[in-house]
This record gives sequence, structure tokens and C-alpha cells, in this order.
Amino acid sequence: MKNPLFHVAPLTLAIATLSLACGDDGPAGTGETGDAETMGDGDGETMGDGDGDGDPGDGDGDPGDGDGDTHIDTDMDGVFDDADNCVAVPNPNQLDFDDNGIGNVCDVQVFTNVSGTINTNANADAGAGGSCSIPIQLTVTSGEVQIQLDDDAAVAAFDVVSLGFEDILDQECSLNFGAKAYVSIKDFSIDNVGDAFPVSMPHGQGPHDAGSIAGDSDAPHPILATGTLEASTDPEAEPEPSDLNLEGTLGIFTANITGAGAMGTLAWATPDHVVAMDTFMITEPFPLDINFELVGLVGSLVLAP
Ligand SMILES: [Ca+2]
Ligand SMILES: [Ca+2]
Ligand SMILES: [Ca+2]
Repeated sequence: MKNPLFHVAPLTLAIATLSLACGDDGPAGTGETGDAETMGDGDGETMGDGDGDGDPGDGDGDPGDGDGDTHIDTDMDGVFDDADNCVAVPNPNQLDFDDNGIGNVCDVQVFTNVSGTINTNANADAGAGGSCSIPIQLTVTSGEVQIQLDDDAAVAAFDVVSLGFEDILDQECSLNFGAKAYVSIKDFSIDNVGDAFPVSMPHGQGPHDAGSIAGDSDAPHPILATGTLEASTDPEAEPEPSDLNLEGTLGIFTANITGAGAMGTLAWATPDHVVAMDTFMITEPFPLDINFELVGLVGSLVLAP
């Protein structure tokens, strides 16, 4: 565990001599061994650091001896801190797909340029057999997706932080007793309400080593969708706006990320998945509860940093 810096030893021995000169355990060389270091000899140093001199701050490169030397391996992955591209997380292979000096296991890829369309169905059910379903195309206008690559080619983590959608213009949804729900969703967004990186993705060794990943997410992603939906029970009346808080999950998706996070796609193909659901009430001309849900996600998003 020596390194070329041991040449400073004469300076530190001089300090040790000075310490002894201040006097507490007698002259050097009495009862001490090796380089004259002994526990309790009053010089404030510690035995057992393996450098033979025990001096703090001596640049001896010994890890963990507390002397401030840089050759410490905090995460014990075999790479000293001053060379480790992720100091606190063991990553012995030091993979860094985008070559930015930050190892994969420390380097969250953030995609904020998100676009694409997803097809879904809006279902409204007013009870007593009154229900309707209309197709809706969700156009993504903004969002943030974070991806954490791993170094053992087993799992990549995805966090769909947020997705923003274009307003959905009026679409009439007739219920069976003359009431209508005008599915007109404004300010619609989907936000993650789970922990960071709640979806992990098994993927193959080959593409991972090339700086790309491809695979399926292995768990639904908890989300909260918000927006304003308009509804009316009278075809002649102005629709009433209803604030929506649609709790649900984002379904299983397939991801293809290439070029070390330079771009990628997320694709859904699950027409039966319930994305989000809520109940809202319209009050005029009579009160009526309408169960509303978005079902199915089929389509893909393009991701770019
Ligand atoms: Ca290390
Ligand atoms: Ca490390
Ligand atoms: Ca990196």
C-alpha cells in the first residue's frame, strides 16, 4: 500500500521527534519498535496503518487511515475515490455510456423533450345503464422521463415524472336517458405519485453494453392525472366544468433507448389497461354522478434530452 509519496517521511519523523521533545513518555527508542511508533506514545498517531510511520497527512496513500490521503476507496469497489466515476456506489467496471465522466450508476438520464400520441378510450357511466365510450387521441406536448442505467445489465429504472397533453376538444358522449357528457379535457397532465424509479426494466446484456437498452417495464406506474372535464345532462345547456383527479396507473411499456440516452421511445400496447378513473357530479338541471375513466394506452412517445 505504499506509493511514491512516502519520500515525505523525513518531515513527519521530524514532527514525531518534536512531539517527543515535548515530553510525555520518554526518549525515542525506548520500548518502541520498528519506526518508533507505539500506541499511547503521545504523538497522537495510530498504529496499524501499514505505512510504517503512522503520520497523519503524510500522503502515504493508505486508505482509511484518516490522514487525508486521496487513495481512499469509499465504496470499496476496488477503484480509489480520485479515479472512481461514482464514489459512493460500487461500480468496479466504471461503465460510462455517454462518456461524460459520471458513471452509469450515478448518472440519471433526463429526457425533457417528450412527444408523441397515445390512443385511449374515455368511458362515462351515469348508472342505470347509461354509459358511453369514445376514442380519444392523447397528444403529448411536454414531460420528463428519467432513466437510470445499471452496470450489471440486469435492470434499468424508469421514472415517468410527468406528461403534459394537448387539450382534448369537445367530444359528445351520449348517455341513455338523453344526458350527455361532453368530453372536453383541458390542462390535462399525468404526474408520478410513486417513489422515484418505481418501474424497473429487465433487459439484455448485449444492447446494454453497447449503451442501449430494450425491454419491458415490469410493474404499473402509479400516477395522478388532473384536468378539467366538461359535462351536461341537457343538450341545450352549457356544459358544467368538473375538476378531475384521476388516480390510476401507467401501464406496462416497452422501452428502446439508444446512443447512451441520446434518444429513445416508450411504447404502450395495452388496450384494456385502466389508466385513470374518477367520479364527478353535475348538478343542473338535476344531480347526476358520472363515473369516468380513461382506458387503454396504444401508441408511443419519442424521448430526447
Ligand atoms: Ca471506489
Ligand atoms: Ca464506485
Ligand atoms: Ca455518464
